[in-house]
Amino acid sequence: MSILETIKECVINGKMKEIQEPITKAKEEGYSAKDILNEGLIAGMEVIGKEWEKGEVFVPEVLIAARALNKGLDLIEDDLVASGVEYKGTVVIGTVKGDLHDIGKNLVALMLKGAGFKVIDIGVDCKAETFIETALKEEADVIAMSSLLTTTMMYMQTVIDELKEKGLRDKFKVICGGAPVTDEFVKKVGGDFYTSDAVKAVDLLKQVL
Ligand code: B1M
Repeated sequence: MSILETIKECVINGKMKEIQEPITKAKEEGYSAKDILNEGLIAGMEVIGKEWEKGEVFVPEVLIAARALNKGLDLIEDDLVASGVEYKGTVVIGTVKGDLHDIGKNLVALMLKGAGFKVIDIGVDCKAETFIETALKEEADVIAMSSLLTTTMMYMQTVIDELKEKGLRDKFKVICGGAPVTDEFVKKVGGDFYTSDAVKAVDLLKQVL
């Protein structure tokens, strides 16, 4: 097995501690941070994403794989920045005001990160100002909102209305998701896209950006 395949396997099997060794070795063997990212870390996460879609793995396995991926990313981040690897796009993601559910949002954030997007996670209970100010500061391409409660999903409209009021609606793509959210709802409140899960969010943003 090549060293990049070992890294990929570490992600698939969620080996957070073990991933350090093959990454160090890959660097010594002359692989670039980009190779390690694309052929090791992202390749591993793609396998997990497909298995998840087929119902072969569940949320805990995905989170454990994502943890290993994040550890790997930390180890190559400096080299990535130095080598000027371009992100596929910048996404500001958060759970809307009044809502503290973050498991689904974290999954979307991790999958996007794993697919090569720059992700700024602003957490839970996020106000419209926080979404908008962060998106402006980070020169984001996308504002991504999650809601798990029927009582908080309407806040997505508040954020979109605020964007319109500030004349910023066309500056960002707005993607919404979460258990009670539907395609119809997102269209009604003026968002751009709805996706039902994290893998579809990645596929969609890959196409859009
Ligand atoms: Co709460 N909760 N909860 N809860 N909770 C639900 C959502 C609920 C359906 C349970 C129920 O009654 N059957 C219900 C909502 C009812 C409704 O509104 N119709 C509910 C309620 C009522 C509440 C409280 C009000 C309970 C109370 O205090 N009386 C309270 C609210 C607190 C608040 O937010 N202000 C509350 C609290 C909590 C906990 C804190 C205990 C905990 C959250 C812990 C945490 O997130 N850190 C919790 C949990 C765990 C749940 C359930 C059991 C699981 C949610 C979850 O994480 N699912 C949930 C019941 C259920 O769903 N079975 C429930 C796994 C996760 C991977 O799925 O988040 O749907 P999900 O994400 C999916 C997709 O939706 C999508 O991708 C993910 C998978 O790929 N997705 C996106 C999500 N965001 C996306 C964004 C995108 C794209 C896709 O683009 C931006």
